[in-house]
Order: sequence, then structure tokens, then C-alpha cells
Amino acid sequence: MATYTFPEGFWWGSATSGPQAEGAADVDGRSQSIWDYWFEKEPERFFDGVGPKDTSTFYKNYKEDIKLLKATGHNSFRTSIQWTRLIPDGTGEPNPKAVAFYNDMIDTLIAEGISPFINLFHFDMPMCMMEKGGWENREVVDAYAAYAKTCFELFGDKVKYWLTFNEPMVPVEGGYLYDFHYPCVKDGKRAAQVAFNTMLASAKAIEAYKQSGKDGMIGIVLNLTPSYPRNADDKEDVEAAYACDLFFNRSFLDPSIKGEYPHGLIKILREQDALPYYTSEDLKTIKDNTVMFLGVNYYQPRRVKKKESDTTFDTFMPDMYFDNYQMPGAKMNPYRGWEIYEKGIYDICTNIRENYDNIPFYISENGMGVEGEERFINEDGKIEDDYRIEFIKDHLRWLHKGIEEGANCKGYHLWTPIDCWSWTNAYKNRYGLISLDLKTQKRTVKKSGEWYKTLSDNNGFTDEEK
Ligand code: BGP
Repeated sequence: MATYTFPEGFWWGSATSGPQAEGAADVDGRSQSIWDYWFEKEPERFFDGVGPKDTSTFYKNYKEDIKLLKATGHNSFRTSIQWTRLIPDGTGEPNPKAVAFYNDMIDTLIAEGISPFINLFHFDMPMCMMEKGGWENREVVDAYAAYAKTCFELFGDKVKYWLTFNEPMVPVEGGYLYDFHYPCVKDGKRAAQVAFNTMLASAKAIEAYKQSGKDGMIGIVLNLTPSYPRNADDKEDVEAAYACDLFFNRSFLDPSIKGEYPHGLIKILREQDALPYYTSEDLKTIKDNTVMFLGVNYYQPRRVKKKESDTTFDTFMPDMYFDNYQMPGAKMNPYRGWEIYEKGIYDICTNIRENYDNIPFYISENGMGVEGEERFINEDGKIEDDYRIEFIKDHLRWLHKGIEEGANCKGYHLWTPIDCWSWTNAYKNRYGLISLDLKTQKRTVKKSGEWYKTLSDNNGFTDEEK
């Protein structure tokens, strides 16, 4: 029987975000984000035509919800402040109602012994900032830095773990390369500018945090997709995987941790005439303000082969350098279409240990979205999601091995506590430890939620003999 015990004080918890969980989108002075706007324009792009307005009612139910976090073993929990709620005009004075909400939500967590991890931006560009050009406009970078500073002033005495961004690469991919986030642009050069300005915004927030003199830690959450070549002995496949790593991982990982962009990435962007505009002062800001810890969201690997298709591109696109590879026999989550490759989490541990100074990190998201979970409701009304328990254990075994070999991993957060709204997938796939009845908003702890409590209480788990 193998027992997997995690380091003392390990952060067990889960993550959600303001826009996906709070609901109350037009309550108490909150302004529109790009999601509210996009849904108004193109509701058909959202699964079942369900938009971001009433997502999961955390704004109203947070006190009860936080009790459920406690009941499912959380000692830590990440959510995000919505810029649109805190500073509806994008710049200027914070909205007192939002300040009261966030204060009370944070206080309630702390009173339950749950450390709040607060993220400042989860894909939710305020529409008033988008009208100015979003991340393409440096004014928005400065407005974000001012918003971050306000957050530290308001909540920095009690929040000890801050994150500047969640998955900053996703709005780049979704909004400027592959058409799954507003503004649905497909242009690699503009994408590079958006990525650079987001990185600069992160560094400026870190600078503001350090200047605030608060005694917590600030980091960034990155979605890391280890890139595996189809054939590790084929030089061109390996080069394709290397390019993907540069585009999709190292474009934020290197500047966030090392304060510098990888040479390979700069070389490609220069060749493609797609280098973003920047000043030497920007580079210094990035160099001087690296993260104190890292959040890693891990869902899926990336399988890659050399460019074999003869697609033509009107503008620079990363896809000029690789083709995606469908590996025969890959284990898939059919509902999300993502490969499940547990060892990827271990490979990330090794990469951070060997190449990124073994910086402290935690798994800030990992999880499994399943459609039609009602199928698994038992006579007591509880969802028996054994597949989720297996999914978590399968990843934790590899994470444990990574830690045993020296990775500086501080915790594991599942996506997500209570089933929440998932962008254009809306409520198609459910990820929670706690189910949500959309009609009644009733919450019911799933089997995985009960199991998660024992996992956290025991600071690990033991494999039962088969
Ligand atoms: C991550 C995001 C989350 C969440 C999750 C699940 O990329 O940080 O916001 O949504 O993925 O993915 P999805 O909602 O696309 O199924």
C-alpha cells in the first residue's frame, strides 16, 4: 500500500474567479466586462445561450458557500476581484459597495481558517478599457497598475497571497489568435503586443506591491502545457515542440521568473516583423519585478509535430512553426476534448526545479469538466463522481514524486469548488466538488467533495489495495 503524504502546511483548496462565480453582473454599480458585452452581441457563441450575468450567485451566497469550502477541507481558496466591480469606470475611486463585499468575503474566509489567494485579472477586461484598445493600449496598462495598487491598499493587510493574472496567455490566444475570446482578432503581431503589455502590467503590479510594503507574496498564475514532440528522435518535430514551448509557455514563464524573454522567441518575432513596441525602461521594469511565487494551471499537454500542412497565413501566426499532433491512443476527456496526461504535472515540477531556480509554486488549477453529471446522482441526491477522485489522485501521485525529487511545490488547488460558468462553454461541463442546481441554485457536496475533505485532513492519501 503506497501512502502519499504532502509537505506540512500544504495548501489544499480550489480556485474560481469573480466573473465565473459571483453573478450579480449588473448589481451595485458593476460595469460591463468584455464578456457581458460580447454576450449581448453574439449570444449564440455561448453554450445553450447562457451568458455571464447570473453566474453561480457567489456575490449573494458567499457566506454559505464559504461554509461549504470549509466542509470540503479547504485551507486556502483563490478567487479574483473584478476590476469592473471594484472600479467601474476603470480608473478613479473604488465603489464602496464592492469594497464592502470583497472585505466581508475575505474576512469570512479568514474567520473560517481559509487563506484567501486573490487574483486581480481573470480574462475580464472592463469594457470601458476595451474601448480604449484593451492591452494594446499602454494607458490600460497604467490603469491596471493603479487598480492593483488600490487592491493592495484596501485588502493588503489581510490578503497574503496575490496573483497579478490568471493565464495571461489565454486572452492572447483567445482574443488575438484563435477567436475564442472577444475581440476575436486573428493577428500574431497584435497578439505579441497584447502579450508584452500584459507582462508589463504584471511587473508594474508587482512593483506597486513591493512599494506598498505589505508582507505577503505576489505571483502570477500561468497555464503550462508541456510540449511533447511526436517523435523525440526527429529533429524537426523536436524543433516544433521547442517553438510551442517558446510561444505558449516561456512567453510568460521566462519574463515572470527570470525577468527576461527567451532569445529564441525574440528571434522568431524579429524574423516575422512581429516584435512588440517597448522601451528600455519597460524591460527594466520587467527585470526588476519578477514573481515571488508561481501558480501553475495544468490541464493538458501539447502534442506537436513539424509543419506538414500547407496552410497559408495572412499574418504572422505561431502555427507557422508547428502542427498539432493527435497522438493515437491518447487518454481523453471527451467532454472537453482535452488529453489527460498525468505525468505532465511531474514534468512541470522537473522543469521548474531545473530551469527556474526551483521557485516556490503551487498547482493553482487542475481538474476535470464533465458533461451530464446528473447521470451519477444517487438516491440521496449526491453526485458520485468517482472519476474525479481518480483524476485528482492520478495527478497527485505524480506531483508527490516531483516533490520527493525536490520540487518546491506548496499546494494543490482544484478547479473548482462549486460548479461555475465556463466562458463560452457556460455550464456545459461541470468541474466542482459541489454541484449547483441551475434552477434552484441549491448546492450539494459531491462524493469528490467529501473525499477532498479527508484528503486535506490527512494531508495526503493511501492507495487502497486492489
Ligand atoms: C482555465 C481557466 C478557468 C476555467 C478552466 C476550465 O483555463 O482559468 O477560468 O474556466 O480553465 O476550462 P473551461 O472553462 O474552458 O472548461
